[in-house]
Amino acid sequence: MRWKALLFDVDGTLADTERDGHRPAFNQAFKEMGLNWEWDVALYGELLQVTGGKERMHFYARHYQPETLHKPDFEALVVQLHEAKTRLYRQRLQQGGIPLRPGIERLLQEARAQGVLLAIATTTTMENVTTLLEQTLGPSALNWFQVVAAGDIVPAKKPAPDIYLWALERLGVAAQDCLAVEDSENGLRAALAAGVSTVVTVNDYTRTQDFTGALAVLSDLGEPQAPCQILSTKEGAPHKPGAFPSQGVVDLAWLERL
Ligand code: XBP
Ligand code: MG
Repeated sequence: MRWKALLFDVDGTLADTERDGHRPAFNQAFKEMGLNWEWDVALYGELLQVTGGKERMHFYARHYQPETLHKPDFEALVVQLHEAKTRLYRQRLQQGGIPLRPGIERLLQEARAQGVLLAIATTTTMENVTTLLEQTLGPSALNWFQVVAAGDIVPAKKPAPDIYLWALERLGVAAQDCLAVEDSENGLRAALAAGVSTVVTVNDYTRTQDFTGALAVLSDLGEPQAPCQILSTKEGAPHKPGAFPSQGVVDLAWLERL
């Protein structure tokens, strides 16, 4: 097998968590803390250019609520807001409303059966990853992954390569033997800057972004009853845009030939 390890992003890639998961949890946290901040679906799309919840709130305050920056306790407020948001987001996950995207569980299972290592490389908070995996794949799902790289373990978040470099070092696998699965331009830039080839599965927030350098851009990973589509491929790749992969699903055999 050409790929010794698959590295998965979480938000937008394993599950569509942003619009109906993180976003309403932020809004609930703002309300709890007595702020009149409200992130609607369109504004949140703009704010997603900044990865990391605390970093995103800083960006929003700077651009939309500059007067709050002068509060002497602004830093502490962001930390408190983020703690509340994490609690509220995990409650949402525990209510079970956010499923994995098509093909994710199938590909994870195939990789495990074939001895391909699995890792997570995400900017979101570790507890969020744990809760999503346990909720969707069962209580032992964290053990499926050799490495889980998440949140503040590196100071510079995506598009910086740091989270991927951290994961690669712990995996002990060379970057050229790894394949990343991402959903966003920031994620793609992070993986490529770490030397990791990447396939992108788009979602409503990311489909118009620039995915130059990706091996392939796909609608999703596909299921036999719901085939995926190849939106574009890197020049010279054997798989052509517009086509469906065999049986409409991205599996290890298809990834092998990329
Ligand atoms: C995900 C993110 C995260 C979440 C919020 O980016 O940007 O910041 O939106 O998570 P990626 P936290 O999919 O590229 O990893 O609030 O826990 O930071
Ligand atoms: Mg993502």
